[in-house]
Amino acid sequence: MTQRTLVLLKPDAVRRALIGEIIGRIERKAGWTITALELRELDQETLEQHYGEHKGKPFYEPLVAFMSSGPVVAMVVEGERVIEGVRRLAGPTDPIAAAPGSIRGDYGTIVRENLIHASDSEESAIRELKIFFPGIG
Ligand code: IDP
Repeated sequence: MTQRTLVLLKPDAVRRALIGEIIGRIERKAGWTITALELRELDQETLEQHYGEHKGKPFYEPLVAFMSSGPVVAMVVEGERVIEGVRRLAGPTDPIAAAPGSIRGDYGTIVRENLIHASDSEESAIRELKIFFPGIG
């Protein structure tokens, strides 16, 4: 089942020079392909669209501030069961709870600064890809 997912390497990953490491892990999964990749700063409107479901929660404002604190790497990754697969590579939201071997488990300690975003379902992937890569059909 070939799918497409949106991956964001968050500002902490860029600042800590971990993007090569994280991209390498994604690239090494057999048959997955990065079909778009861009280093960019995210504006408030984009973040509001992307994280709209969390608006009103206590972590929302600090999350948006963090996500606009520096550039992110936005990527489209295509391949076999890639939506579930990148979520598993990333590990759970809380990096301390994430297993060693996962990206968050290996490199993170802070819930907000957990290095990577990956779409959590086919529906989210379609919605998020439209926000970040509107040109991709
Ligand atoms: P996910 O990124 O693992 O899918 P979501 O629940 O969609 O997790 O939350 C989006 C992002 O918001 C998380 O990746 C994390 O950066 C931040 N976040 C979520 N819950 C908390 C929290 O309780 N405290 C601080 N930040 C949080």
